[in-house]
Amino acid sequence: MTGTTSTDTHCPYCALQCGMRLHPVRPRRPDEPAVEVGERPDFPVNRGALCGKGRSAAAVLARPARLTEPLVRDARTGTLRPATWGEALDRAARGFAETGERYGRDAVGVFGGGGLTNEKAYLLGKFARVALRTPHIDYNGRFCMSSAATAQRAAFGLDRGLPFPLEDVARTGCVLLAGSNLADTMPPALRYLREQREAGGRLIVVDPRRTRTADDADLHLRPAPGTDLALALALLHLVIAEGRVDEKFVAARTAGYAHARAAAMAHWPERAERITGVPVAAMRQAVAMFCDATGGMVLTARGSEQHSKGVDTVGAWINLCLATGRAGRPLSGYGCLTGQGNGQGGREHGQKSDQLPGYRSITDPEARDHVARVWGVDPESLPGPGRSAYELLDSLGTDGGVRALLLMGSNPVVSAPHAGHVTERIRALGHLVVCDVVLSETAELADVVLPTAQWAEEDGTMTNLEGRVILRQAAVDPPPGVRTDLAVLRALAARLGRDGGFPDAAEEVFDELRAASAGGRADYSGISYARIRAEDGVFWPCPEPGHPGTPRLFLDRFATADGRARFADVSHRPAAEEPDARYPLRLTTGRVLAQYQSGAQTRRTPELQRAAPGPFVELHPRLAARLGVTDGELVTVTSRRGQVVAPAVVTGTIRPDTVFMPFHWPGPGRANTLTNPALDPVSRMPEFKVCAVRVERAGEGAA
Ligand SMILES: Nc1nc2c(c(=O)[nH]1)N[C@H]1C(S)=C(S)[C@@H](COP(=O)(O)OP(=O)(O)OC[C@H]3O[C@@H](n4cnc5c(=O)[nH]c(N)nc54)[C@H](O)[C@@H]3O)O[C@H]1N2
Ligand SMILES: Nc1nc2c(c(=O)[nH]1)N[C@H]1C(S)=C(S)[C@@H](COP(=O)(O)OP(=O)(O)OC[C@H]3O[C@@H](n4cnc5c(=O)[nH]c(N)nc54)[C@H](O)[C@@H]3O)O[C@H]1N2
Ligand code: SF4
Ligand SMILES: [Mo]
Repeated sequence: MTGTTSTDTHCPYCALQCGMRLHPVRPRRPDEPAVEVGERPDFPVNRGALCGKGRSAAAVLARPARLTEPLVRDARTGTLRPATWGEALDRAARGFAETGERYGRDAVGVFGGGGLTNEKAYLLGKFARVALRTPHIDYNGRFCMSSAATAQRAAFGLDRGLPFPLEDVARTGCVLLAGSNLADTMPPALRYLREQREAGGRLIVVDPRRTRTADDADLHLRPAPGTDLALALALLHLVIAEGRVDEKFVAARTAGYAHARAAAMAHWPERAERITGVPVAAMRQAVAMFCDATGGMVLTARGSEQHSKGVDTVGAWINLCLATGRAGRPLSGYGCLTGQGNGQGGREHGQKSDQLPGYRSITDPEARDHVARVWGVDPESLPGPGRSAYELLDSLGTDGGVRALLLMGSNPVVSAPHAGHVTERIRALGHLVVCDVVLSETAELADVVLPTAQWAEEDGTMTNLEGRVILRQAAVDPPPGVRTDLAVLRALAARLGRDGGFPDAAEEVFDELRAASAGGRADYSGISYARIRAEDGVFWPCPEPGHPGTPRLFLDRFATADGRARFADVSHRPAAEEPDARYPLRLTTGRVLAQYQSGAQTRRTPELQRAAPGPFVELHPRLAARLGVTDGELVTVTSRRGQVVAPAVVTGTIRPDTVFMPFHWPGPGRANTLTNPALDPVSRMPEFKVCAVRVERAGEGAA
């Protein structure tokens, strides 16, 4: 495979899935990668631009970052030692089989990731339902965009991150960006916002922090974390009170307005000001900007969504779009900026506990019949819905819970909420098998670690935040000793008595996925590798080979049974944990530019690690002065779930009643030691974005 020609492919990291060109190079040392990342200016989404993570992505292909041999836990020493593939796979499969025999099939579980290709996500779901026959498979996407997905499905009958290509953002009149720090999380996408403003458009940013994204805004609203719902309701109140409802659109294209109207009218802007801290005058300004423009979009990301009321909050933002007629027409609408490389496709093809491929519901008899036919199994043999991600992790090693787990594409020891507890649960497992490209903090706890191929070493499709299905192409051989995730699933399935049905060639898996998705909401049946290569990606739904794909959804009708969008019936409620005398501050968490997620890959990339070497706590100067804390000094942050220590960054960009920590690091500065696993009742999204904490100078408040 390692060749002499350059290969067009896409970045291993976020949902933008920037196009890049990999050039072969002769490594000077054995630990250097055999490819170099270059620009691919002809790919539309990023037009050649890459952030530092994309530019440095080749570092994780080679050692020392890389895992290159299977590891098994030695019964005598209790430590991980190298093993042959035969020994590792036998042991992995035996653990699943024995757990199933002893405790029942429901005691075996699978945890996947939104960074996996469509082919991997699809085969992982099939592996759980057909080879393990367990209902318990879920994935880290639950922690990501699941609230937006649920709200979009309720409102529009379908959820695709953005119902339009990013290029449309550059041409809309007003963008209201809620809880996204695009400048750090998807830097090349910033150009669309800049172009939009250069064309006379307006940008409103809703974020408790003055981020680099907010620096670009015409208006920055700074609600306290956990209060977006009150803000969105008050904005709708003002839209109604000021007579700016698009009555014609509401009558022709929507249902449920009466309830939404009544709820919004009960949410007075003055009350919202007390809850959020956003002045009524600023709310009026926002409404004027949004309604005066020729068209508008509300785009949300994790800041607005990762709450125990994330679904209702997104519902309230969608209500604002529907009432103003900013939906279902060109250059307007609601969109969710999905996060992980395949945050979109990863949730469509069956690694979510309640879903079958093609966005089918696992409880729908017709869907079960269809998928069972493609899989060549009896529909009766397919399990029902299983536990959601946090509930699955919370059940590990308990009576009635999951005792043997296959984990592929996530590092929950760092990234799960209430991570101290989750780590204890992972340690309580009878059997843990981790497939990863590096020895993550979670892999360190495994009984069997299987080193797998990644990104530049294999083919596979991803679905970016626009719903564009793109193709990653292999540019280099995996290191010797490494196998693909697909080959691992095939080998494990064979050992569990399923010899057929688990192809390990990506294109073959994709062809099966197309058949499984046919007729479903996320219909990929008309998409092929050849078409993706020829067309810069294809937008789903694409139900036939001759179908052009669907860059823009809902222009004629919404995907509900009657074609009308549904207003959500929502009222404000407080966060699961509000500040009190013992824990007087709000903690919110998020990302920095140079690290990605649990940091498993980026902490192993020297230039990124230099740029962002460790955790920190942002505090406002007034709060710092009150606590007697100076910039750079160590502080402890304590919540009901634990305590962390990290240096203070004293900055005027944050509210005085709020502190912020990025979550990319394990150890004493692990933000998720503190976070609250309170779940949204519908999406089961944990409340990563707000909990109550106390901050002290380190030493003063040690537990
Ligand atoms: N550099 C980098 N880029 C990434 C990632 C990464 O780890 N690192 N991860 C990728 C993934 S998987 C995802 S999901 C995306 C996430 O992308 P974003 O959602 O943009 O990232 P976050 O930093 O989690 O949160 C965004 C903002 O929400 C704000 N916020 C906190 N609480 C609230 C609130 O209650 N209301 C509002 N309105 N805002 C609030 C925070 O201050 C923060 O600036 O990024 C993707 N891109
Ligand atoms: N406090 C707080 N916590 C959060 C969030 C937050 O905002 N605040 N955000 C949440 C969100 S939005 C997300 S998406 C999660 C993400 O958090 P995680 O689920 O931990 O995601 P990653 O760190 O990307 O973990 C991916 C793992 O898979 C490995 N990997 C990469 N590619 C492959 C592959 O092709 N095959 C295999 N087998 N392995 C691979 C990587 O090396 C890494 O170990 O974190 C959540 N946690
Ligand atoms: S913005 Fe996202 S996809 Fe693009 S280079 Fe950076 S991490 Fe990769
Ligand atoms: Mo995410």
